[in-house]
Amino acid sequence: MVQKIAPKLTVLTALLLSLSPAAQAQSGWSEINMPRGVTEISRKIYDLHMLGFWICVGIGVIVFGVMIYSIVVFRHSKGVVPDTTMVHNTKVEVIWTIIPVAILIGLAIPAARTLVQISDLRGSQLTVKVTGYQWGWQYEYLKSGVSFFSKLDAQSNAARRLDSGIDVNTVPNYLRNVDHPFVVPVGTKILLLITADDVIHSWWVPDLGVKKDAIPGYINESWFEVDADKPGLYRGQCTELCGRGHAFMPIVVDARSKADFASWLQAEEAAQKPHQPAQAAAASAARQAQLAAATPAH
Ligand SMILES: [Cu+2]
Repeated sequence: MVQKIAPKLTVLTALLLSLSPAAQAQSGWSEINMPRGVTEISRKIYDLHMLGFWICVGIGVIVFGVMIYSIVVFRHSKGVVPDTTMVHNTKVEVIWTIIPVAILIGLAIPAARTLVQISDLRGSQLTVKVTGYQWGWQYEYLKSGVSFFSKLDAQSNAARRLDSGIDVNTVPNYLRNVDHPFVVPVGTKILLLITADDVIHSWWVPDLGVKKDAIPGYINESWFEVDADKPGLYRGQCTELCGRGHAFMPIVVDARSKADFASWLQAEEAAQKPHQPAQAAAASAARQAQLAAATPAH
């Protein structure tokens, strides 16, 4: 008897161990499941997803368990005669209505709470306008005036071409790397104003728990705050089929410490500013000349 049960227990123990986070990371489970992410919101979304998943597993086990049990135990070959008299049972109907309603309410309450938190844009400390283009993203740091385009990195771009002769497996982060990552500070609530300039795109970074459509003529809002202790590179993609180059407009968010971000922003401001006064001066001089020409001489 013990010999019969022992292998079953081993299988059960292995199954339970495989559910531990460490084992999941090793087994590649995190490759097929959604990530826990690096923001409070992304973790809440993950927990909601797992809650829904385990409820579904429970329902599946109960429903299929009862079905298989009934098929095996009450089979025709055992001489079971079907009960054709039972057509209605109020008690059972009340039970199978109340239980699903209770499950749905149990799912809806935490989901609604998270949705409200996702839409709460108050108290943001940095605002960045994100514009989708065929094929790339523009990031504009509204207060400082710093802006740049972020496009597929040169290595991926060369390898993706037909007959390039490059083994894409040798390209690091193939199709998931950009020339200019979106630099942000950790521990800061960042407001995103998301739009597009040609067709509909969608800005999606799973680790941040942000997925928002970028629609021409509309400004969608979203926000994220990377955990203060989790600087790093977080990758995402355009997730709205936007045309031929849809696969070639990835997103890379470079979350840095607040000090690193401040010095990066300062350097960018210094690098981008000199052009602006020159342009402004040229425009102003041209306008002066225009006005002078238009003013009638006395
Ligand atoms: Cu796209």
